[in-house]
Amino acid sequence: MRSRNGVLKVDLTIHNFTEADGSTRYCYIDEKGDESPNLRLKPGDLLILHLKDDLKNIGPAAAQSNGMLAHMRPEKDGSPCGGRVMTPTSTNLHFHGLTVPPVCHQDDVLKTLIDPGDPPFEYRFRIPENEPPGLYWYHPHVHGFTKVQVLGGASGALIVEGIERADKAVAGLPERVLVIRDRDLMNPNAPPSKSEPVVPRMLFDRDGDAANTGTGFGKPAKDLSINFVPVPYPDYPPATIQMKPGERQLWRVLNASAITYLNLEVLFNNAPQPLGLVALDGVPLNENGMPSDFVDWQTHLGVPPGARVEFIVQGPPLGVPGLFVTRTVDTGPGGENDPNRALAVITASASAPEPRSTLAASAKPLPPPRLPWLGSVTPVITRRLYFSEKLEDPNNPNSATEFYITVEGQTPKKFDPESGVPNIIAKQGTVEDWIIENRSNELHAFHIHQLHFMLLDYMGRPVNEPFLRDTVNVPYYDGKALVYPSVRLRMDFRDPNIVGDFVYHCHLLEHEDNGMMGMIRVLPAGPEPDNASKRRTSAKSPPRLAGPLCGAAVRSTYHGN
Ligand SMILES: [Cu+2]
Repeated sequence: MRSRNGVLKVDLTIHNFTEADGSTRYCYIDEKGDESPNLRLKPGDLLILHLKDDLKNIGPAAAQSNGMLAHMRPEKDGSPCGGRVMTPTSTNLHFHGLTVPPVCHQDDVLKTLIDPGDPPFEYRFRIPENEPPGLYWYHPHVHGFTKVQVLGGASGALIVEGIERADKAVAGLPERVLVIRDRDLMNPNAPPSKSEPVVPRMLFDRDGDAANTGTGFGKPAKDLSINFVPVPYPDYPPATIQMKPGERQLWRVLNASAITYLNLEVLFNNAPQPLGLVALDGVPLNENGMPSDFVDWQTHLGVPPGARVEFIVQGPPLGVPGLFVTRTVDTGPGGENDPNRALAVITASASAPEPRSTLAASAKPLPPPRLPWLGSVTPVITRRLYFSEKLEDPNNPNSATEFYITVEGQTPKKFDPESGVPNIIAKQGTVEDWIIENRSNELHAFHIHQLHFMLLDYMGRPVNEPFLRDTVNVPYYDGKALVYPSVRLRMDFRDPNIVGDFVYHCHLLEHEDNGMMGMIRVLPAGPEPDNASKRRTSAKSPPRLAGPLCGAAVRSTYHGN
């Protein structure tokens, strides 16, 4: 759905239903009956989205609701903007990656609750004029019920148009939006395919999902689908993508999974092909002033849940079979099994239909960013946070796991939606460094709403990644090293839109739902001049990329080439 005359009006209804196999699915349906439309807007455009809640109290959400009901924030006006009780049929929307205000009717998930019987709830905001062009997305974000709704399929892509204005290398290319979702296994009791090596152990983690086998094979924790075509265990029958022989396209891939990490490759005759990365998490790589046709060629791309990669792909030659796959990801001894599996076959034929959308061949370059490059701004403070996990009853290995993200010095505590007390207070106009440790034995994916950050250090060592992300892997602790694994992030609080209360959390949604979330309050810029953040430094000489781009994602999720 494309904006017209600067406005995109969308009516969505969220439905759920039980399938024949007993699984519960969630979906957004628009006024024409289409499912989870791609929303396309230009910077400056107005989005008016009406969301109707048609959820029924069925399936795992109904089962888990006992004892989980909590009030949202203390305001008790009883409207969708505050004071309601969360129920399994409550919903709302988060616009992942957009720098829009964290307030009701825009991008608030702390107070906003929409319930069945409400009139359609209006989301209404402008895409900021300076929002980088790229792939963003929308999904529900009711604490405690996020996983069940997203795993059920409730998610969709939002594209801020104009990537060809940021990076000339993609001008004129046909483009394809690929949304990869996960879901409960369709054949949970099936033995692995006979073509796979025998995996010696088949265990379950404390969440009940197939645990990491460390082999790249075995039963996955979840099945995947690509644009709603399921690719289920054990045989992974792939979807089909048709391309003209040798044609170059821009693939815009969203990992909308609730808990599954991806490690994407395109294979021709089993040989990995170059993927020309141009944008990460909605932001073109050359946002920092690198050349206007910058492309970083990789052979595989790690994509945590919630993250996006946009890359140039070349179609296979006639008669050569292509395969789009995700390779195994090492999620740690406490993590889920994310094995090798196919997603789609790529067939080359001269008569292949063109994708529905093509980028403009000649485009006016974007104006340069208004603010100095994030990497050249001095942080006003360095904070330390850590991921950790604990058994509810330490004496009972079968008791539920509690998940925490804690500011160093505070007491580990599950996120409390009723509290309203921020864990961190920051000031608009500033830049901060956050060091995030992982003290658990599984991989986590750190995400913060409203803003992007830059990865500075990985495992205590500087990395040369002069680009932005909104989701990053924090590698797991092996129980032996003298220090916990960590990342150092430069957090950008300069945009005035982000003043208010919002959240940061692990983007493995069962971790988030079970407590791994914290709240930050960004106060308006104070009257006193803040020299550290106003200092204008130049990012004229673009840093050279040393080593593989996405190094962190790759290093932390990928074992064996
Ligand atoms: Cu996590």
